[in-house]
Amino acid sequence: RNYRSRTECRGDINRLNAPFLAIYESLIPAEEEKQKQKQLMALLDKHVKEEWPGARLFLYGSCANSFGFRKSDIDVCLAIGDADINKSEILLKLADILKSDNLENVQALTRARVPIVKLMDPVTGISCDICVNNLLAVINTKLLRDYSKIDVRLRQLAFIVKHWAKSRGVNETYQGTLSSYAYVLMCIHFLQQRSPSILPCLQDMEITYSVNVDNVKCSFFDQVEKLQGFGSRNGESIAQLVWAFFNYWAYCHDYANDVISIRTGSIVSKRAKDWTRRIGNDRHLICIEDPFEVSHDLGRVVDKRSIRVLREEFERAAEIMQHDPNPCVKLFEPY
Ligand code: 3AT
Ligand code: MG
Repeated sequence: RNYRSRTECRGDINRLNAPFLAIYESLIPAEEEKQKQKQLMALLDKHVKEEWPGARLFLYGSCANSFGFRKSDIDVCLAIGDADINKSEILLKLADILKSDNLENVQALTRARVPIVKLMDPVTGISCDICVNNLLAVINTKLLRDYSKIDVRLRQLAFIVKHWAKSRGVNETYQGTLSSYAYVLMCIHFLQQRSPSILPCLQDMEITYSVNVDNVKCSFFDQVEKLQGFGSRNGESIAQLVWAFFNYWAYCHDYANDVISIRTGSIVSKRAKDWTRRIGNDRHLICIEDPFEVSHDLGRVVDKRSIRVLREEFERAAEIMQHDPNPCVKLFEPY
């Protein structure tokens, strides 16, 4: 589509595998962090059960979807069966309960887009955000985690992409760039599209897991142990994939017409979704369909200014991957 779109990458690309893998390894959380998370969860669970015996706590987001870096904060969802509860009341009550234990900086943020209680546990050193009844996030966390078990290259690619996005300042939804969740969806879609494909489309297979959450039916194939070796017909290395990922978003993606969709395992058209014009604040300048809330475009935070920033960053990354003598340094240079 674009004259700069390339089908062939530099000849020495595989020289970059070792340094990319070293970066990936250096970002993986240590096993002891998982233990500390469990310890904090047990403490929170004790308090919650005393007040609301039927409630449950779930970990979600990067601490549970396998795409989290070391020393990240954790995201927790308090599931209270009753749909008619007043979330603010619950959060204020929860904050009161937790303040009485020796947790630090306990704060209820009831007016946030996703209302939460924030806190820091001085014993484990972990900070945590607790939301109420955000069960779709718990289910999309499971979907991402299940995908990550199929082929290790997904976790490797997503770590490199997230690390790049954080280094370059394009992982800030409040500034109109994309969430980590959106970047992981982009990686899954990209690996579904390789030929031969490296990931299947779990929502297009036999249903082995199904739940209804907030009137959304979430069903997919989750016996991923059975998919071991799925991607082995494709021998692409991590360096080749990083190169191709940035080349795709810099020069190949059709921003005017296409929506990426891991739900279907392919591209759907903006026209089919009626995402062709701006409605309210949804401009649909880069379209990433949520796998369950299909009317939800993860690119909706992107505006006229930030789409330029994003596309320039994709192009910068693609050019570095093609020409730079030392991409593993240059790619992650602070902006
Ligand atoms: P970090 O490692 O903290 O950067 P993360 O995976 O925790 O990344 P986010 O902070 O972007 O990712 O989001 C936390 C979780 O909330 C991830 C996902 O399960 C859910 N989530 C985030 N944004 C959305 C969204 N727009 N729609 C649905 N679920 C979302
Ligand atoms: Mg997070």
